[in-house]
Amino acid sequence: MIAEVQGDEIVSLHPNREHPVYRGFCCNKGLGMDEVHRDPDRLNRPLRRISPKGELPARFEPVGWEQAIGDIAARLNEIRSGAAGGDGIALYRGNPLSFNAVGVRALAAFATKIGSRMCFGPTTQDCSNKMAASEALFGHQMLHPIPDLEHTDYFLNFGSNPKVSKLSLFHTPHPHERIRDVVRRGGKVLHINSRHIESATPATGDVLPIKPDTDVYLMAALLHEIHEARGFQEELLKAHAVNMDGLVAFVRQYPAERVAAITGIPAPRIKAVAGEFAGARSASVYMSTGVNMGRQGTLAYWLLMMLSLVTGNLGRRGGNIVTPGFGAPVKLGIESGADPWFESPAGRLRHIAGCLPGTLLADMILAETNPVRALIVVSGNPVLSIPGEDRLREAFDRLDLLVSIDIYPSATTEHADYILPGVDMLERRDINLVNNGFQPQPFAQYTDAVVRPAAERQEEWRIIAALEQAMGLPSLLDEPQPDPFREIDGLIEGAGLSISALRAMPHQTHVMPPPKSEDTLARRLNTGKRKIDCCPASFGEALTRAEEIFCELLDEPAGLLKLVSRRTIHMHNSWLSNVKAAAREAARRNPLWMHPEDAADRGLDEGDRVRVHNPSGSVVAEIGLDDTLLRGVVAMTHGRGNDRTPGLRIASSSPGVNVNRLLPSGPGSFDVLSNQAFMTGVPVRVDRVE
Ligand SMILES: Nc1nc2c(c(=O)[nH]1)N[C@H]1C(S)=C(S)[C@@H](COP(=O)(O)OP(=O)(O)OC[C@H]3O[C@@H](n4cnc5c(=O)[nH]c(N)nc54)[C@H](O)[C@@H]3O)O[C@H]1N2
Ligand SMILES: Nc1nc2c(c(=O)[nH]1)N[C@H]1C(S)=C(S)[C@@H](COP(=O)(O)OP(=O)(O)OC[C@H]3O[C@@H](n4cnc5c(=O)[nH]c(N)nc54)[C@H](O)[C@@H]3O)O[C@H]1N2
Ligand SMILES: [Mo]
Repeated sequence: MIAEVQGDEIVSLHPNREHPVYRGFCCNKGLGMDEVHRDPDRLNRPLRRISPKGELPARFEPVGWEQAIGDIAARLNEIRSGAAGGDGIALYRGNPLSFNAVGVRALAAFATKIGSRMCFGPTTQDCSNKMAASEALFGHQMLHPIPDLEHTDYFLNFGSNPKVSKLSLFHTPHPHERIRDVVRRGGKVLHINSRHIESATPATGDVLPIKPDTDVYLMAALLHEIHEARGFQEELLKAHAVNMDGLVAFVRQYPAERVAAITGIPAPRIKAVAGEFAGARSASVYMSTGVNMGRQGTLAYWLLMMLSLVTGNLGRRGGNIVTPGFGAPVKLGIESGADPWFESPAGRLRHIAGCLPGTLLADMILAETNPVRALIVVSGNPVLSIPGEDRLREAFDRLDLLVSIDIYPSATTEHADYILPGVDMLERRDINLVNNGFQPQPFAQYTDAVVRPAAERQEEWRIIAALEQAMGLPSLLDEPQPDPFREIDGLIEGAGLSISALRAMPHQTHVMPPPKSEDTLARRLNTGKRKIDCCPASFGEALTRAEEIFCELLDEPAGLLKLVSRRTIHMHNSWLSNVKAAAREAARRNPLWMHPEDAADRGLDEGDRVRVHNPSGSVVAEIGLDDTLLRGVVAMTHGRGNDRTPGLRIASSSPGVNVNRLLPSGPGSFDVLSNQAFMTGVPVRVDRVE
């Protein structure tokens, strides 16, 4: 984007038509950032709680930075010297921190310095299944071959709505237009979804409707039918893969005829898709949160990658490709050989993408032995974003210390002892490291801050470094000229880049050569024999459980309603709700979307008030009729429920309800392979409220 600035005022913010890669495409959410910058509800100075814990709305008083940092540091040191040591302090790195290259590194380094394993984040409510599967298959949590949309003849998109959400772990300008190009070139696109999504139009592909939380069986059936009809690419597999027999044995259980009933897709249709996919000159696959959030996201991502591999599409032009990054790829996962599992206050766990299960955060705080006593949240809103709002609120009130570094008041900051004002993306310099390795057209871009931080706002890395210093830990601020980008210079050096070189380039952007498809996958494998593991031993129990879940699905009563999430175009998870366009969207309440015939069967109509409930919780919402939904599926938008967030004046005036009250939390609420929470296809009951 281009920001026009006068002094410290942003006069306008608009797409940059000359940008060498994005060429004027810009997400509507980004365009609202000047409003975010000016928003009178923004946090401008450190605040300290003056009302008792547990009292809502909370009251706060302004406090100086030095005093806030000093007091927080003293309390953290006291907790750290207690029985739990560093594990007495938990850290939550919210979604926007991933888009803050130096901030996210600063928090990770802080965790290491204080010796805390209690690290949490939205990844386990988003895509940690992909990280766990990639580690098991490729030996590398951050290796995710992206669909080569530029060249593909066939694109299967599971559980994503690119027109609204613009993809995740795959970054390309104007994804909807890229998908339209596939169709324009004569290729085929199929969106496997429980809703007729905005991304599916005559020009951008059909929907293959699927019952929620059953994709893993469709994928198994596709593999089975391909194996039966044409076999797998044996030569290729011999060269690059191991444990193929295990894969074949698993998918053999799921012929199309058996899977039809539970997926809701007729067997001939499944066979036709299998034939088209395997027969296409090139074919590519993608899946996102709609499948990640099911109960078997790790197995689903495994089978997705297997679909690509056994048809010879993995690492091939038009298939799924690994793109070179502009820096050393982040290595996460099997490395030291040390046992990653450890005993936590909520049972035996391991980190995936650096995170423990978010749905155990409340349990860690409420534990009887060695509980978490302090929590530092940086750009996150766990009260609304993690399943189990009531337990989280209760747990947060139990903490000795909750610190939230945010740019807005939020449902989470209402429980804080200290709220510290961070900066927005126009107030800090940054580099697009988060896209690294997920771009079809790799490029590196550095941007200077456009304006100085307003009021007393401070950069996130600086706040964390100040805490370190006050705690007596080594800190970047100990140096005469602290430069948080120095570490990043080291990372991008391998690509012949540096921050100062990027700064001097037009648009502060360096465009790399497009990926050579055949080039990278084999080289990037980090498994023992440098071969892809087609049936990792660690999946053993999950494979047995898959058949049990299959039988449970077969036994489900007819007429059971299953809940899925639905993103809207202007909100970003729980925030941006104060931006005008999003506020207009929010003013249209937060209904429970239901198919008109499902509503008619229950004697319900548009606007009727209902109680939506299950053993996890209950909310009251209005019915919104929506014939884009598959029968038996109901949907709500997440991130709403600001009824007790008075600081967000616009958002709290039409708060809606928090759908995450209906999702399970605590033990048993996540995939043990990946820590990923179960958040889609959750059974609910709906009763009219008179
Ligand atoms: N406007 C907007 N854009 C966003 C965000 C936002 O909140 N608003 N959030 C950003 C973030 S953090 C992320 S991670 C990405 C997420 O990007 P996406 O993963 O594309 O997210 P959604 O648009 O919610 O799409 C999920 C789709 O899965 C479908 N679905 C639900 N359950 C199932 C199922 O069991 N099987 C199948 N096959 N489909 C199912 C839903 O109908 C929905 O269309 O979006 C990012 N972009
Ligand atoms: N039911 C359901 N729940 C979901 C999802 C779903 O699809 N359905 N999606 C899940 C997904 S994919 C995600 S990623 C998570 C997100 O979960 P979280 O990361 O916990 O929540 P966000 O709503 O993204 O909150 C971001 C917070 O950061 C603040 N913020 C924004 N920019 C900055 C900044 O530059 N600096 C600082 N300091 N703060 C900033 C915002 O004001 C906001 O309070 O939610 C998950 N929850
Ligand atoms: Mo996300």
